[in-house]
Amino acid sequence: MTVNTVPTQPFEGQRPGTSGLRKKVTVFQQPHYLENFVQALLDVVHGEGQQATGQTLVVGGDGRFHNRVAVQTILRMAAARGYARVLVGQGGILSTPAASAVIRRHGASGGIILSASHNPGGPDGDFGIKYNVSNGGPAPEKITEAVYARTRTISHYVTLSTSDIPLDAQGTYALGATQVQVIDPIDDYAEVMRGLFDFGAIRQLFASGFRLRYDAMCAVGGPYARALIEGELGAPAGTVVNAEPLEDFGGLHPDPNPVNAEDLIAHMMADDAPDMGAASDGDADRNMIVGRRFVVSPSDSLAVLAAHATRVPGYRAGLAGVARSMPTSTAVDRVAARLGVPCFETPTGWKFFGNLLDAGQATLCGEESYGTGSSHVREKDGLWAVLFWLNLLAVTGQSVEQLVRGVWSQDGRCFYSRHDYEGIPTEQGDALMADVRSQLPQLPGLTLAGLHIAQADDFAYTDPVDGSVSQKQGVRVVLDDGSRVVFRLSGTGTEGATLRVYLEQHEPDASRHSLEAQTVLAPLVALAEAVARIRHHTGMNTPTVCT
Ligand code: VG1
Ligand code: CO
Repeated sequence: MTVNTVPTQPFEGQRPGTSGLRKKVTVFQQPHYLENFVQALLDVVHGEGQQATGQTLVVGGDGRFHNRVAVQTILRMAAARGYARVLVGQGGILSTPAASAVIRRHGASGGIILSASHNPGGPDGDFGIKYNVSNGGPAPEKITEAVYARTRTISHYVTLSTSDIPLDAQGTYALGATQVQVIDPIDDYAEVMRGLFDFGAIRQLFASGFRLRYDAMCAVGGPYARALIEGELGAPAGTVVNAEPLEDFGGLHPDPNPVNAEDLIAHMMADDAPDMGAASDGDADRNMIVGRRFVVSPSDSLAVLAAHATRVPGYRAGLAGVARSMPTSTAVDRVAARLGVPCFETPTGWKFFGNLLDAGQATLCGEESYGTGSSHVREKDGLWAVLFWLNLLAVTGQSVEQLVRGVWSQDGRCFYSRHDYEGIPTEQGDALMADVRSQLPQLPGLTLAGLHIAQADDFAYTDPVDGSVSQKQGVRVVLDDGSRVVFRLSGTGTEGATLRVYLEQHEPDASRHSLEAQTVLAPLVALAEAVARIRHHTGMNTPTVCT
């Protein structure tokens, strides 16, 4: 077994976005592409020329195409770097929240997660790599930016020439001086869940005939949901559908929203619909919750969990605070105000919640993009959200719809929608945002599309714990009554630019709570067009996806 120093040259564009480096599989398949990024990462984390002596690394991914190849590459490089121990999920599998749990429970110094999350997979799909730090959460921007800088100057990487580690059987293997442990990908995660929820109450709920349909979208959530929901909680076999993780997600787009999970929505709208529907994404950190003929918006889901948290064992002591990403609706803010706990507004991306969670300032966090989580790990967590809902349904005896309407009746309803314009040529996307930004000084006080603009800004965030500043996190146009339109470009796509337009309007009047969100938000859509001239910049008349 020899240590090899391999000469290489920098690749363009190895800059992590909202959540890691995501590129087409074919990009990752280029010789040295993954190795360059991993070397840059290890150089930043340990210092150039420094070994990872005594440290533990966690490695796993969502099982998409190229996962196994990438895992072997990383194991060899980790061994060459001198890690004492590498924990890898059996089959190279770890959901994102499970990886976070493993890092935390085993005192690892970090972990490498292989996933492009909600992006499609397969040989023509996307692949991704992300580094999580010792708290189990995504590396902060100062690390990801340093890694990017290092990828631009890299001249060699270090690896071992060895045969592959057998990933399909649990056990301990030696790779150079490094001990590689192939672990059960579910155990640690399941143990965390058992400590948070009233499994007895959920078991009784299922025993009483309650019906759930959990669509794992042929992604990594399947085995976890099966083990816990069908295995431990006694839901009938077949409760979890699309439960086998496939390398191409069966050709589905593993993004749990009403558009991509249309089969689940059809089941939930049928006459014999189950009591609750749920779905999770490629790496199982996102969740969608659906009631019988009632789709729950992610922002409302966060508000419901916050409102009822003390009914669940893990949160009995109450919430230190809540946090949401800026474009997420203000529904949770209203709950927090009622509970008398602070509410933090962060930029998009889970990495911004890490410091608040570590400092004990926030307990629950969420994003409008079907992400919800808490201080139990440092990632959003799809199955956790489903278990939280099940626990609430079990102890309140209410339906999904009743729980949401209960919050609306107390705090009003935040009508909410996100309109995505995908596949815009990058220059057009940049030109649109530059145009919107250039109008910022003039917008306040202006009436456009019949609506009076009170404020407009480009969201900047100063982390309350470490003082780090993140600029240009999305343009907000706010009306007198707090209604708002937010514009930002996606940081997870791999083709051109995706414009996200977020629309929110608060409605206190309960007699209007059953209106269609798109109808209520139509005037804000017109305002968005007036401000951003989306048609002019992109030639697109309608969004690609509305959620
Ligand atoms: C999107 C979502 C964001 C989420 C991110 C990663 O980012 O908007 O809320 O944190 O995906 O989620 P963007 O930059 O494309 O808007 V996942 O489940 O894809 O890791
Ligand atoms: Co995800």
